[in-house]
Amino acid sequence: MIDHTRIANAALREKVMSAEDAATFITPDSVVGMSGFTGSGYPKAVPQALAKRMEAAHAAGDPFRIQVWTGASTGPELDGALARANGIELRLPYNSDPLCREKINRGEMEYIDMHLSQVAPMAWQGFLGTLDTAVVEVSGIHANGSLIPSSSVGNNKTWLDRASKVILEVNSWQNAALDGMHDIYYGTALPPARVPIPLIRADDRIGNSHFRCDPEKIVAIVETDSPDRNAPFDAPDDSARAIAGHLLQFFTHEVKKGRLPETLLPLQSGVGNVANAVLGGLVDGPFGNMTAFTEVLQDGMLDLLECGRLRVASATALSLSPDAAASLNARLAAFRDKVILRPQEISNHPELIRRLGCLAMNGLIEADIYGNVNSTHLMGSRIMNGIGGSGDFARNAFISIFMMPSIKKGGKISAIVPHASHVDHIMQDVQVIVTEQGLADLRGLSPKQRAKVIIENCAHPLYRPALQDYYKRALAGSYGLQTPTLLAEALSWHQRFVETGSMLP
Ligand code: 0RQ
Repeated sequence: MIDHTRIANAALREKVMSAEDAATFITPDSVVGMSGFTGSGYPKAVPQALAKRMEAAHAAGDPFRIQVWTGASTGPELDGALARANGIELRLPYNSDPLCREKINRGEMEYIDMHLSQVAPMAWQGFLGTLDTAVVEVSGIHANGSLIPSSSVGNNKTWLDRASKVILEVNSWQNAALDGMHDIYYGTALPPARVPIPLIRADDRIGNSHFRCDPEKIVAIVETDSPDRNAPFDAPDDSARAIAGHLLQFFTHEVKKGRLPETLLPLQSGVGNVANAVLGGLVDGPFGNMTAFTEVLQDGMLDLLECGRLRVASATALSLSPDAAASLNARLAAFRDKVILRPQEISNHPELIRRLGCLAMNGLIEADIYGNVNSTHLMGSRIMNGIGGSGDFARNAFISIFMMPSIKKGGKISAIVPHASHVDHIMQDVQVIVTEQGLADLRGLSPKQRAKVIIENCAHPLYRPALQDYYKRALAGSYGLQTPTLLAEALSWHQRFVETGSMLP
């Protein structure tokens, strides 16, 4: 039910209208910055009304497409609806909507896949163009006009500052107890005016709880009562549990060696089922009083907070399954001091990740025998989601870990390949690779030493002999022996998959 008291500012109450009316402020070819990060805090009503206008325009033979900028992925009411209406000309910086993915891969939608920490600075630098309209979900408006953020912060501060027109969705479904959970830092600047960000611990608060926005720019406010739509996580399978086991053993070893404290270092965990399962593994592990400095707070992180192993989590968004979202919503006040949501340029800031010494744990699509990692492209050319924050964290982490099952699609794909078909993370940014087969600690190893450890510890037995054979022949026939490569054969596994549906000979 819509809670009309969520808008406590009398002048702004006057701007309440229907989603259909609000959508008329968005015109063809405009650039629209929408809220939303990994399925949370995205506008739900205006994009659907806009999609209807686009469909009507297209039916009348008039083009109606826009550019859509967001924090990260959103939900079917935004990306799905606009893609179905064939209304997105260009999308950035991260997407996981299946329909958008299909259109991008068919060449019907331009996609700029960006480091998430760089979106706001690049918008300020002007490289992305001029932002016409911001459509931002908030959970309420205070009497003084300040905006209470929703279940994600993402790039909202930047959209609200940069757009010439602002449309707000005030969503009563979002818990009123979100008020006070956010930390919106207003101190960023472009060089040479840039100053150090004064955050030295994961739980430091350095900003305001609310967004400010010039009320003159707010052209429409729409009241909604709609849930965030996240997909449920798969229950961890044997492979995910084995990966979690190897990683726990590794952390235990590092603590014993004195290289990590018993509380570990601030955790970052990426998206996906494997990352979520690893966090589940930490619930039963020996570490306590941990912190997280990450971008999304997913189910596994919530379990860690709940059982007390995790003291505090800093992120830019909640990314919970429907059950976990309902459960958190029911007890949000109890988590108020344990969760801090920040703009993504802060949650993912290289300066802070390096300073805090984060332990970065991200999924991957494939790694080559030297440890170059592809997180984004299937067979080198077809986008899956995007680099997201994995690059922000991988390059700057204290330990950069990538993990995945060693085979996909019932064994037709090996996650360890002779040569990565696309590289998001160069080998210098990849320190540990884990599969259900084992863990490769690559720190301090040369490319040839890395190849041996990766093939022996991480490759699946189905593919290990072929990798050993490739590597042996590369040692004999490569142009140079720093990083032995057989140029004519390096991508032959991918070519075979494209031709036959399997990497297996
Ligand atoms: O597809 O569902 O059609 O079978 O990719 O793979 O194994 O379920 O793994 O959910 O952990 O996702 C890299 C995509 C892994 C994710 C990736 C297919 C596979 C399946 C998913 P199906 P899994 P996960 C912070 C950090 C980049 C962004 C990032 C990701 C689907 O982790 O997007 O790290 N990372 N951000 O079958 C063909 C391969 C494949 C493959 C996987 N080699 N070939 N298909 N798949 N490997 C968060 C943010 O930045 C917001």
